[in-house]
Amino acid sequence: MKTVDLRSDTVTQPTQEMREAMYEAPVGDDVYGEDPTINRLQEMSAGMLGKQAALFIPSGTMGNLAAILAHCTRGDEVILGNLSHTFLYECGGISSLGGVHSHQLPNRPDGTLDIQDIRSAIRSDDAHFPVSRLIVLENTHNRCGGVPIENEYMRAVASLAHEYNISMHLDGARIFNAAAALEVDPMDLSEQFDSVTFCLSKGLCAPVGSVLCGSEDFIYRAHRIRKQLGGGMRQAGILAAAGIIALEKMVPRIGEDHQRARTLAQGLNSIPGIIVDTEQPATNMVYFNMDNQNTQINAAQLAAKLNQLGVKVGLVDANRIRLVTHYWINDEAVEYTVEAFKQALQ
Ligand code: TLP
Repeated sequence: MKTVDLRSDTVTQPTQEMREAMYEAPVGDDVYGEDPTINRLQEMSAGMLGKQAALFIPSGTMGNLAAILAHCTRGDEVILGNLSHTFLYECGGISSLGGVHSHQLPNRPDGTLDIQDIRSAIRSDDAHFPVSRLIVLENTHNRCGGVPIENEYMRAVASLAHEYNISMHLDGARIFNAAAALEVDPMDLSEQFDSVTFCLSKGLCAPVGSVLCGSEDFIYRAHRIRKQLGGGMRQAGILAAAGIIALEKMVPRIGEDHQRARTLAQGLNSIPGIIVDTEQPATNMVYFNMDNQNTQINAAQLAAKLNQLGVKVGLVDANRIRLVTHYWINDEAVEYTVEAFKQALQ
């Protein structure tokens, strides 16, 4: 039976070209800074995001954690969205491992935080309060539908942050999706941030890895924290080689995934039993809720039925499902998925 895996873009397998590059990659001990392939990936990444330096990190979660720990000391406070990946899905690492307090603000449907809410969240200098040290934003915003956020908004937040001498970190796991959707240079979207994490192992298809970018000083601090977290790697150029292909070959094609997400959303929209968030998703994510008026089954039951038909989907909660398009989802897989939904919901 055919399998169409739409649970996430994290399920992407490396391409043949990546596998060959991995086989050929010159490597060295990266803890000594001697892996030429990692050094090249780091230079490319810093260049693409307009930062002085970059650090190859095993995962997006570790990238955000290392960044937050490099910005904050124990007892400091981070302002972030209540639907942000860092708050929801990173095991509370910033507080359990870093002693960093989180101040969650409601994410609006477009992935942003209200500027007035941010202003009110910033602590005054009072011995009762933690110190507001950092604002963390996410682009694209995963739980808000994979929406891209424009630089104009980031500029408004940055101007507030500068007023209070607060730093800015971007969880840019899918920053290249955001840039493609907004038709801007990724550098524009990273400009307002002191640090940015992006992922190589999502829509860019590399098997492992994220990159943290920032100033030389910042990356110097993050480098030690990565080691402290157990993320110092040795001959990991074998992984970075796939990352280089990801940046060279996958970034330019990522808009194709967005086109297929739109085709998928349009195909699903006419099927009774589900309510698609939008027929025009901006990037590679299609979210929908169950239409309880028109179907007896819940999201978990639908996911199980689809699974039997070879279509894997991501369960968000009892009523909500996410589908993510990526390199390995072609037009035929999109058509197959729409037919499987019709069958599962009839
Ligand atoms: N997101 C995964 C799951 O953890 C939910 C997914 O399937 O979307 N930032 C953002 C915005 C992310 O979406 C993710 C992964 C991460 C960070 C963490 O990356 P990894 O999985 O490499 O630790």
